[in-house]
This record gives sequence, structure tokens and C-alpha cells, in this order.
Amino acid sequence: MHTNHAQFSKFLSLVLRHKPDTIGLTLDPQGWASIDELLAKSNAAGTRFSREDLLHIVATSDKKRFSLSDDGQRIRAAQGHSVTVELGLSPQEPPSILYHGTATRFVDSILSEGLRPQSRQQVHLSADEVTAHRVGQRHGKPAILKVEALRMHTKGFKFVLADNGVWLTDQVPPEFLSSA
Ligand code: HQG
Repeated sequence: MHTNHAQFSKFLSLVLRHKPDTIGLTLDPQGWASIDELLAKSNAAGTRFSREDLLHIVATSDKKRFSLSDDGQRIRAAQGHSVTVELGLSPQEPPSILYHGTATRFVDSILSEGLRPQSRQQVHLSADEVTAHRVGQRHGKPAILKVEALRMHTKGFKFVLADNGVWLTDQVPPEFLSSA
């Protein structure tokens, strides 16, 4: 393999979440790509890796970012998409409280407008504050917001749990948000 672990993971996130067309890849409506096609098109586009490299990254990804289909022929990102996908997950009752990690500079805006998915398909929420803190750090000085998830659920907002433990919902209105 010609790229390191982190670069390879970034490449997979790019093609499986955001820009499959950069290598001419097609995702099905549920976000799955054929592993054979992914290998052939990545290698043709100059990102060289083997099936073993791919399975290794799926198994060792710190956030379990990628899922394999039951037959082992297809791969998809567990969450984080900006392209339109229908993950096909059944809505679930969330825990009473979920957390959202962000940067301090976004907090005022989020508390007044609510949480929006921005460039992604859905808002990403964590079950624990440690994970939320890590997510927030990606954007700057981290801040953690508390989401009254169960109360949202009782009011009809839908939540799904991605394969890697991240909770997804379409939006969070301000009335359910507070600083943690
Ligand atoms: C913010 C990573 C101002 C929001 C993570 C966030 C996650 C607002 C940013 C996954 C806002 C969007 C997703 C509002 C939301 N005003 N700012 N009204 N509403 N925002 O990266 O949740 O490592 O799209 O707080 O671990 O940070 O890539 O979302 O700061 O699971 O696998 O707009 O991506 O996973 O940023 O991260 P993002 P996120 P990976």
C-alpha cells in the first residue's frame, strides 16, 4: 500500500461519504459500494491497495467508520455522509440524554438556531461526553452540548443508531439543547 493508515481512511471517507465520483464509483441508494469496483477504480485512479489492506482498515478503524455487507462483497461508511443515502436503519428510542461536540465559536448560533446537519445528511450525536469532546476538538476549542433526546423522541423526532454507535437525527431545535 502506498498510503499510510490515516490517509487511506481519509480517502475511503471521501469516496464512500462525499465524492464517489472522484474515482467514478457509484454507491447504491443505501450507500454501498462493490468492493471489487472500489478496488479497481481506486487502483486505476492511483490510490493503490489490496483487498487485505481494505479489510484491515475496516477492522482497525478507531471509530469503526466502515461496514461490510453480510456477504462480504460490499462496503459502506457507517455514517457521516454528505451524499444522499438511505441507510435503512430502523428508528430507535434514544437514551434520555445524548451529547454533541462542537467548537465554542458555534455555541451561540447553535443555541439560538438549533443543531443543523450542515453539509452532512444528519446531525451526529454521541452517547458519551468523552466522544463528544473528541468530535468537538476537530473544529477548535471544544464545547459539549446536551440534547434531550428522549424528550425529542416522545415528540416524534426520529433517531437511528449507526453501526458504529453514533446517533443520527435530522435536526435538534433549540428547546432541547443546553450547555453540558
Ligand atoms: C456545527 C466525524 C453553527 C456542528 C465525527 C459541527 C462525527 C452549527 C459543524 C461526524 C449549527 C458541522 C460528524 C448551527 C451545527 N450554527 N454551527 N446552527 N448546527 N453546527 O463535521 O458532528 O471522524 O459536519 O456543531 O466524529 O462535527 O469523520 O459534523 O461543529 O461522527 O469519522 O457544524 O464526523 O466522524 O461539522 O461530525 P461536521 P460533526 P469522522
